[in-house]
Amino acid sequence: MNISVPRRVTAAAALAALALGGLTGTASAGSQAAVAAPDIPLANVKQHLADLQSIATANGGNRAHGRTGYKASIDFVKAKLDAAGYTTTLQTFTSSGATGYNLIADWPGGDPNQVLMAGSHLDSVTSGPGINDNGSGSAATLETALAVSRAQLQPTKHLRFGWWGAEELGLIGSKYYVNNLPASERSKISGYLNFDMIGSPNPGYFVYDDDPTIEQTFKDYYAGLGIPTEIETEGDGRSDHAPFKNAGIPVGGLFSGADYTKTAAQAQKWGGTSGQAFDRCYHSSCDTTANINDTALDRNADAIAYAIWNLSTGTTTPPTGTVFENTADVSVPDNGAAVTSTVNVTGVTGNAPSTLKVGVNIVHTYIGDLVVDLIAPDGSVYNLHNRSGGSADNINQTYTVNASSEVANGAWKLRVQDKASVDTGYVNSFKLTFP
Ligand code: DPN
Ligand code: ZN
Ligand code: CA
Repeated sequence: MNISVPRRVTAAAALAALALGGLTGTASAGSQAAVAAPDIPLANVKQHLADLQSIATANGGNRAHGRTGYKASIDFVKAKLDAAGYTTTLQTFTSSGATGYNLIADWPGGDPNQVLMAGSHLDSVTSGPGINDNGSGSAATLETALAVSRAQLQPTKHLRFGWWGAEELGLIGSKYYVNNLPASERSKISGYLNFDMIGSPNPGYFVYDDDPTIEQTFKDYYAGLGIPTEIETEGDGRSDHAPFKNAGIPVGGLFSGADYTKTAAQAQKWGGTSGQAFDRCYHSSCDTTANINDTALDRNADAIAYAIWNLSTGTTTPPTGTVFENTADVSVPDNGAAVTSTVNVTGVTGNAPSTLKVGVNIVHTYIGDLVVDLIAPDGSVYNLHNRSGGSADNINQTYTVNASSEVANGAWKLRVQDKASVDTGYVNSFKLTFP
C-alpha cells in the first residue's frame, strides 16, 4: 500500500489551493523562483501605436469593426507575429452585417493542456483612431508576444495571444471565440489576461479583481516598483475577459482608467490631475498617439511581460517543509531483487528543487549490503547509498539531491537492493521534503 500525503496541514491546504487555482505564480503561498521577465521596450510599443495611428489616418480616421482600418490593423499585427514564428489563425464572424476578425496567435510548445492566454481588443469606435482604447493594450500585448519570440521562451504552459474584433459593439469577437471553442478546449485554458486601455493620459493603476493568482502577480509587479494599485471597478463586465470569466476560466488584467474621474486621493498617490477623467478622449476623435501617458504604457507593458513569464514558466514550489511520505514497510529480500517504495508528488508546477531532501529510513543489520537509489518520475536515477558503511545497522538519513532537472509532479521511487547474503531488513519510510 502506498501512503503518499502531504503531512503538514498548512502545506496540504496550500497545495489544494494551488491545484484549485490552476495557475502558478508569485501569488501562491510557496516560494517562487524569480523568473527574469524582459523589460519591454517602450519605443517598440509606441512604434506599434504610431503604425496603428497611420492605419486609422489612412482609413477615414478610425479602425472600427467593419471598416477598412480594422482589417488593416489585423493584417499589421498578424504580419509581425507570423514573422516572429507564431502560428496565427484569423477567425471570422459576422456582426451588424459586416465581417469581423479575431486574430489568434499560438506560440509553439508548452503543455497543450495548460494554456495561458492574453488578449486585447483591436477595434476602435468609429469616432476616432482608438490609440489608448485599445491600441495601447493591443500594442503592448503584441510587443510582449514578440519578446517571447526574441527570448525563444520555452514555458511550461502553452502560450496563446488574441486580438479581438468588435469589442466596442458588445464584446462580439471575444464572445464568438469563447462560444466556438469546444468545451474540451475551453477547459485547457488555465487563465486569460485582458488588456484594454493601459496608457490613459491621466492614469490610474487598476488590477482586475478576479483570479487571485493572476491578481497577485500584477500586484507583485507593482509592489516591486513601489506603486500602489487599486482594484478595477469601472466596469467588471465591460471588456473581453467577461466571456472567458462566464465560461469559468480564471481571468485577470490591467486598466489605467476610462471616463471616470480621478479623485484627489488618487492624484496624490499616482500623480496626474484630480477632478479630471483618466481618459478625457475616451471614445472620441482625440484618442490619438497624443492621448497616451508613456510612463503608464511602459509600466503596464512590463507588467504584462512579468505576468506572462511568471504565470507560464514560473516554478511554484510548495510551502517550505512540505513533506510527501510513504510509511508503508517494504521488505528487502536478502541478496535479491530490488524493491521500491513510491511517493506521489502532486500540486507542484514545474521542476523539483535543487535541494530536494530525501529522507531514507531503512532497518537493516548490515548496510554494506545495500544499494539505494532515488528514481525520478521520468526514470532518472540518483544514487544515494552504494554499499558503504560495512556492518553498521540501519540507514536513517536525509540526503540532499539536486533534482532541478526533474519535473516535480509524479511518482518518485526509492529503490533498494540487498546485494549480499545473510543480513536482511526493510524500508521503514521514504519521504521527500521541499525546502
Ligand atoms: N473597452 C472599454 C469599454 O468597453 O468601455 C473600456 C473599459 C475597459 C472600461 C475595462 C471598463 C473596463
Ligand atoms: Zn476598450
Ligand atoms: Ca543481505
